[in-house]
Amino acid sequence: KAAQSAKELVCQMKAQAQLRTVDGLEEPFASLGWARLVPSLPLDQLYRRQDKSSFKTCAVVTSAGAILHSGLGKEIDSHDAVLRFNSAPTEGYDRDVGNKTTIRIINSQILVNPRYRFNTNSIYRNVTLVAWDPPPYSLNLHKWYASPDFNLFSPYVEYRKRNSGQPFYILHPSYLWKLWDVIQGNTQENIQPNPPSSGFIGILMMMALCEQVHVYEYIPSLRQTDLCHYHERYVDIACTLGAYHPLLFEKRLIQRINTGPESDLKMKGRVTLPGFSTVNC
Ligand code: NCC
Repeated sequence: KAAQSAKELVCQMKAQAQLRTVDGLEEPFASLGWARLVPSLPLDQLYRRQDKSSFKTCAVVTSAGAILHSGLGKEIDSHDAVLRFNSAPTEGYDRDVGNKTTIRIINSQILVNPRYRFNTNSIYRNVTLVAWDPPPYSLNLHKWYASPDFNLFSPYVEYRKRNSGQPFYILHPSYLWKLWDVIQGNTQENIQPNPPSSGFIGILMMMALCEQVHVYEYIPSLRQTDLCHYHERYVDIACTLGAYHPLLFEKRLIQRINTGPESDLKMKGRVTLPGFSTVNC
């Protein structure tokens, strides 16, 4: 198969990876009353400005150790929306990562493992939350509900009841596997049959919501380091290159659609991507 141009790749992503969250209309969620439990506005309508995409400019801030000492905080905060991941803090690191958070993507471990103090830690407040859990490739929602990787369903229900004013979504399994299909469909090797990282999920989600997306330290800058997270003293190169997630292949794909200059990549670890609304396919 002939290599695709960057534009063709973006168009494929736009067509295949349409943002989708659990809406409570399918079983088993319908019978459990989830249609009334999930936010009444779908995520892609929550911030919508008339016919335009939700945001003009967006920043996706990965948790990579390489962002330490970057001094990128002000630049990151100048975007209309900022996406962060899991338990990544801003307090004490704002010079390098900024302190504005619009949306936070959390994997199901965050809701389940007490060490993240999901119900009390303020980093999960006053932001839009988007959770996900690795679902079976069969997309059987009954199976997923019966045995999620980490049982996010009951903490989600509890949290929604107590904080009904806070937008909080769960990504639909079909969305996650369509993202996986896009990666596998554009990779020669067979990739591991696990969902993409929160990073890749977040990048494509922001391409659906924003006119322009800047991603920081997903493709490592010259500051590349084996330090896993900027906020932990834990060293593991798998954090950057992947083990469970097909991270290396995700990153190659994102590198292929980068429209920014090489110097941005080197100095800032910054990739520039077009929002889906700006590409005519
Ligand atoms: O580490 P994590 O990822 O929360 O990082 C968020 C996203 O940033 C990108 N990243 C991170 C570190 C690094 N050195 N390079 C990077 O490019 C990745 O795109 C990553 O997705 C996850 O994807 O949800 C993940 O979550 C952690 C962990 O569950 C959470 O941090 C909560 O503690 C996973 N680690 C473990 O389970 C041990 C990680 O595999 C994936």
